[in-house]
Amino acid sequence: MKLIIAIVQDEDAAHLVSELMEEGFGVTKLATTGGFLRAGNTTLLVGVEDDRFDTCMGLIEKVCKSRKQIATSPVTMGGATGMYAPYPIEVTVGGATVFVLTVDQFLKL
Ligand code: 2BA
Repeated sequence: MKLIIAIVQDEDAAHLVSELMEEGFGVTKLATTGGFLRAGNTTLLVGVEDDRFDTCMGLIEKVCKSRKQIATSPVTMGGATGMYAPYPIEVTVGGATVFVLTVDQFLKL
């Protein structure tokens, strides 16, 4: 069994949860915040049997889109001032950031 930890964009989360539930996967949805953009995203925990792993990953890949976002990054103005001036940068977020862990035990007590 594997535990899939998928960090997805909020815009994709509801659709992905629906698709996973329709396919009979158990899902836990967490409201999370990305460290770089400091914006909300969604982390899904999905425990899957090995023979259904590819189906689950396929759904994540199908639903989660990459999008461009503008972030504000600090840049030093140099010299002895030590001052920072924010400037906008474009980053591509997603589709999904996925961690896959092998599950040692799965218990419902
Ligand atoms: P954030 O940390 O808010 O990052 C959003 C997007 O900003 C990233 O998209 C990436 O395109 C960009 N980015 C992140 N750190 C950067 C940096 N130091 N310099 C320049 N650009 C940077 P994704 O890579 O698709 O990541 C989406 C979200 O997935 C992240 O949101 C974070 O919540 C999570 N994530 C990504 N990599 C992770 C990791 N290694 N460990 C834990 N969480 C991760």
